Amino acid sequence: IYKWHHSGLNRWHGRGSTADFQKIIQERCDDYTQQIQPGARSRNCQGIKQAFTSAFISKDPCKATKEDYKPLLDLAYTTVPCNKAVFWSKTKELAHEYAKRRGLLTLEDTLLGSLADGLSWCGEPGSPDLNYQSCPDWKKDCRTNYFSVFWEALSERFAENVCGTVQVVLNGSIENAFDKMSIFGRVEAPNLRQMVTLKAWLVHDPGKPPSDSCSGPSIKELESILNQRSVRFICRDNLSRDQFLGSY
Ligand code: N1C
Repeated sequence: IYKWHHSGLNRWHGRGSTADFQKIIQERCDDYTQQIQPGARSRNCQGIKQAFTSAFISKDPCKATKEDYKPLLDLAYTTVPCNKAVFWSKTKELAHEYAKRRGLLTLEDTLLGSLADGLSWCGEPGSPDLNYQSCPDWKKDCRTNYFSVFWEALSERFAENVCGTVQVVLNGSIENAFDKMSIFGRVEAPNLRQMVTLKAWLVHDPGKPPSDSCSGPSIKELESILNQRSVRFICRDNLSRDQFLGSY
C-alpha cells in the first residue's frame, strides 16, 4: 500500500494528463497556423510540440519553474494587436463570448493559449511518458506544478506585451470581483506596462443582484496595484450578462 501510494502513478490528487496530449497539441497547432493565421509565417508545429513536452517530461512534477517554459515561449509566443486584449477572472465563458462578438482576443485566442486550453499534463521523473493517471493538484499537492506554472508564465508574457486600452471581465456575483490570488490578480495586473489603460467590466449573473462594485474594496485594491504602475483604470459595474454582451 505504501509503495503504491507514494511512488505510483496514482499518487497525485489532480486529473491525469489528457489522453493523446501530444497528438492534440500537434493537431491544434496545425489547425491554428493554417486556419486562424493564414498567410502568417508558417510555424514549426513539430518543434513547438517538442518544446512543450520537453519542458516537463522526465521531471519532478512538483518542481516546475517559469524557466522550464522559456524555450517554448520564445519559440511560439504570439503577440496581440494594441487595443484587442481581453483578460478575465472567474468569467471564462462570458469573456470568450464577448471577445468573439467584438473581434477581441483572449489568451486562448493566441497560439500557445489555444494549444493548452482545457488540457492537463505532467510527467514522471525517470520516465519518457506523461502520467495519465494523476497530476499534482494546486491545493492538495503543490503550487509549482507544470500545469499551473505554464498558465502563470504564459499569462505574465501576455500581460507584459499588451498595449493600448485592454479589458478585463470580472465576476460581479462573487464577493471579491478582483481576487488578488487569481492569475489575473497575482500575475497579469501587476505586469501591465505603463501607458496601458485597463477597462474593467463587473458583470453579474442573470436574476441576481450584484455582490461587488467598482467602489468596493476589492476593486480599490486593483486600482492601487495599477496606480503604482501608472496604468490608467476605468471601471463599469452593475451590468447583466445581456447588457454587457449587448449595447455597451
Ligand atoms: O486565475 P484567473 O482565473 O484570474 O486566470 C485568468 C487570467 C486570464 O486573464 C487569462 O489571460 O489568466 C489567463 N489564464 C488563461 O488564459 C487560462 N486558461 C485556462 C489563466 N488561467 C487559465 N486557465 C486555467 O484556468 C488555469 O488552470 C487557471 O488556474 C484557471 C483560471 O481560473 P480563474 O480563477 O477563473
